[in-house]
Amino acid sequence: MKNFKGIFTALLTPFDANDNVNTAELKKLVEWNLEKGVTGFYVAGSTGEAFLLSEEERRLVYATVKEAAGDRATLIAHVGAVSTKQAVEYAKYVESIGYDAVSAVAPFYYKFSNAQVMEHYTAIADSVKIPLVIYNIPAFSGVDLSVEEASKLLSHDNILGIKYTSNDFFKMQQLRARFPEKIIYNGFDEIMVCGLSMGVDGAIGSTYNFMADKFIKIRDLWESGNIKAAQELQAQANIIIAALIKVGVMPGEKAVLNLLGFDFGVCRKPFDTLTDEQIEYLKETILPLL
Ligand code: MN9
Repeated sequence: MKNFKGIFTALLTPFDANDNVNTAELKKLVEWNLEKGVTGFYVAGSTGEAFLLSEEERRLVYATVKEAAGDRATLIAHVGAVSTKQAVEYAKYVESIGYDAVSAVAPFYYKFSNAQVMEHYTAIADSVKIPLVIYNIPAFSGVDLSVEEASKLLSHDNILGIKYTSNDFFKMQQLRARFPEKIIYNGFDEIMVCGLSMGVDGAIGSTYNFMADKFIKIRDLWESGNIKAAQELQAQANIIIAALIKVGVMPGEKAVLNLLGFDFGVCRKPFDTLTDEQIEYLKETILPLL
């Protein structure tokens, strides 16, 4: 089994001038992140604009990343969909092309009960041999599983762990204590050291697209007991993240990659296209810190 502990870049999806997925740029980013030493990639998640892609485009993104990374990284495909059937189809597809795990946000919009959400997750986990990572992001999905409910899912043999994108560290700690063998990923990059202090195994994040090196270092510093230095590096990363939040995280991240020589285009509508002033602001605030 591949290594599931470490820093995973939640890849952005580049679009070309005609608003098509730019596979060449995606491959370039995968390569650059591998050089920086990431453990793996989280593919077509929130950051990858999963819900703004057609089914065909999502499959193209999965295939492109696998083609680029080969066996050099642990690949987790986000297969989340409102429909269980659709999520299972994506899961079967990525299993067939050699992914190491699948992950999914809770089904949203219809305000499904937590029991229905759990059934959805169980169906995905049962449909493939590669393991499932639950993607817990209550702020976006509107679904907040209790410790009991999450524990029930984590007891499933084919559920590997949870990507935990929430500020509720008490809940995180309770899951950590109950499931020492399962994988817990920190979700919000800006509070990674908080996650480390509660015992996460790694982190999946969007800002790693262009600053994975900082977070690899934060984790290494933490694990070698250098807490003060880890906190300082987190503080530096947070100046960057605060600037991204000011303009919109994903449009901002694409703009940063473009400033660094990539051609990632802009996010799909209804996301904002940044103004020249906003891009200049990111250039002045972020580039000197990279
Ligand atoms: O993958 C990301 N979450 C979302 C995790 O995009 C919702 C994070 O990396 C955030 O983008 C980041 C900025 O808030 O922490």
